[in-house]
Amino acid sequence: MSAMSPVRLQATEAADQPTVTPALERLYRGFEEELLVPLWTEIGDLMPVNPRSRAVPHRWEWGSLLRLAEQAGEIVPVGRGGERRAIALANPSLGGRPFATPTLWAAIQYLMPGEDAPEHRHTQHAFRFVVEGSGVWTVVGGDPVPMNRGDFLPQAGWNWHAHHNATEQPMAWIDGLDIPLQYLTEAQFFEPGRDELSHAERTTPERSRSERLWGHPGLRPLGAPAPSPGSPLLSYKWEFTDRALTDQLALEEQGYGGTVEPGHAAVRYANPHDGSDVLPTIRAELHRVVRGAETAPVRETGSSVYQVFDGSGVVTVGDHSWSVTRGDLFVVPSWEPLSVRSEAGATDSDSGALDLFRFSDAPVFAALHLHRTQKDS
Ligand code: 1HN
Repeated sequence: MSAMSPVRLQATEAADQPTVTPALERLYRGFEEELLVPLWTEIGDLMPVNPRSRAVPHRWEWGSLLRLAEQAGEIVPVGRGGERRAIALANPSLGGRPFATPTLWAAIQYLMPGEDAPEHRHTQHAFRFVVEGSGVWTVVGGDPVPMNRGDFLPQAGWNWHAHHNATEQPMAWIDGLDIPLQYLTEAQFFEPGRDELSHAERTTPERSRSERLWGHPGLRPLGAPAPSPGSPLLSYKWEFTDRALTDQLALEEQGYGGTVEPGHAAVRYANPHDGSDVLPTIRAELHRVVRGAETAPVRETGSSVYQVFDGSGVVTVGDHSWSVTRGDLFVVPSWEPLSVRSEAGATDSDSGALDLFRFSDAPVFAALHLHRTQKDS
């Protein structure tokens, strides 16, 4: 019966719609009963001229996130079932789901001194990025990987992983995953792991085995099998990222170019095996904008989440503009123009540049031949 049908068709007097007559109304009730929807009422929504995102631009302040994560640390235990003390960003227009964008999950995770986050694996591709603190290590496939400020740790789907805080201090970091995308695929799997890590896995090495094998610039180990999917390098240390950005800007200063645009250096985290993105569904980059510089507005298909790693400035995404400072996160929905200005903030004591960590779903869009960028200026 049409009263029960989820299909609702409204005959309207718009110029591109058929004339509203009793016969048209009867036709539409017939469509509803048979669960049919004609293209002519839907085409504008189904096939927009330009991308339209269901997500909206939004910013979260790190201070508020951290305060609430600290409270969760006091109140909420971490263990089997919940698995992680992770608190996700919910885009205001995505129905209250823990989705930062239609494809990306972003969360603050918090681990108290001595705590373990239990071992498990899942098909979702993930990474960690550390904006402050140190002393947690993550064990990925039996390889303990230390986590320190500025480090980026990709972890491709179906790898066993657990985290441990070996210090006397709580530690927070951000997790990015492709959970909303995989939710849409209806192809996810999850498996709990061992209840205890081995003694060897509970040591804190300076460098993981993966870094010793894969972490040498431009050098591929010949004896190592080509791992798949995702990067075999489990940590991209801040020291190298920082030096790459510093060198780019110095080269530009000396007239050799190398930056994205004047005053804007950027690097992409790449798989050392073949130079591809670090994860099948997630691209990650670090951008540095020198103080006083402003980036040209750019649109891109697919969505991104940014975290301010250092410095302060003003970010403009479509009609939204926010002041941002260390740790703040913001989302850039598909095809919304983004520009960034680096400015001294009230509480800054840094050297002056605005450092932005960014992750996006670009590899998915590239694989589907849907990836486009456009400079608006
Ligand atoms: C997960 O395994 C982690 O390993 C973080 O740190 C966030 C969100 C949903 C499902 C699994 C982690 C997660 C997650």
